[in-house]
Amino acid sequence: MKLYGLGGRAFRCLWMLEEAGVDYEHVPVDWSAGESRTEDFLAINPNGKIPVLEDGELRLFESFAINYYIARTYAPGFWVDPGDEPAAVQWLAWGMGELEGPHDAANRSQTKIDGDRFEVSLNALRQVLSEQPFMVGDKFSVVDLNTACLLLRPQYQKVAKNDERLKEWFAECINRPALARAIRLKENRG
Ligand SMILES: N[C@@H](CCC(=O)N[C@@H](CS)C(=O)NCC(=O)O)C(=O)O
Repeated sequence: MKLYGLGGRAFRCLWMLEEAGVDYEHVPVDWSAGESRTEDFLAINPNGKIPVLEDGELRLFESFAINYYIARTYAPGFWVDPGDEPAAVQWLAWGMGELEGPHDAANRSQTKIDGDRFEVSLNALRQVLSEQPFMVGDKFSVVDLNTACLLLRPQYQKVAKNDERLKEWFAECINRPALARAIRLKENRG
């Protein structure tokens, strides 16, 4: 497998690959230096964005789809039981649509992040975590990984700072050795 992309949303895929423990090549395309907009890279991803994953004939863009593929194909322990798949897809869409989307829109328009809005979105996470140890079922899965990755952003940390249960779940996610390995890889290649 080959993962294109340095930092940004490629980081969550780097973390997932490290969890999966599979062999892969990392191509550190630096989007902030315009490397995702070159002619060569546009031939790989017409969106001009990282990450991209290649596995044989398969080529995928969209970080959550990539992580879903890695988990389901190479690390089923990080995917969910068949009966829980609808819930997993719900949370993957929620992460992109309710957390990441508004954050990026605010960033692009240089407006202040709307704290209340994130509080409301995070209430869904608070509720599920009040009922069970992880977001889907009783074990850490790619759903927790993707969400924790979004919450690594400082703006979200502020919102979550007084919530003990959220902090406890977050700590379990970010104390994983695979995350520490991904951080080292990113730093070494940055
Ligand atoms: N929804 C996509 C978004 C990908 C994305 O926006 N990537 C950014 C880096 S975090 C990028 O490559 N931007 C380059 C550009 O817009 O020129 C995903 O999750 O993979």
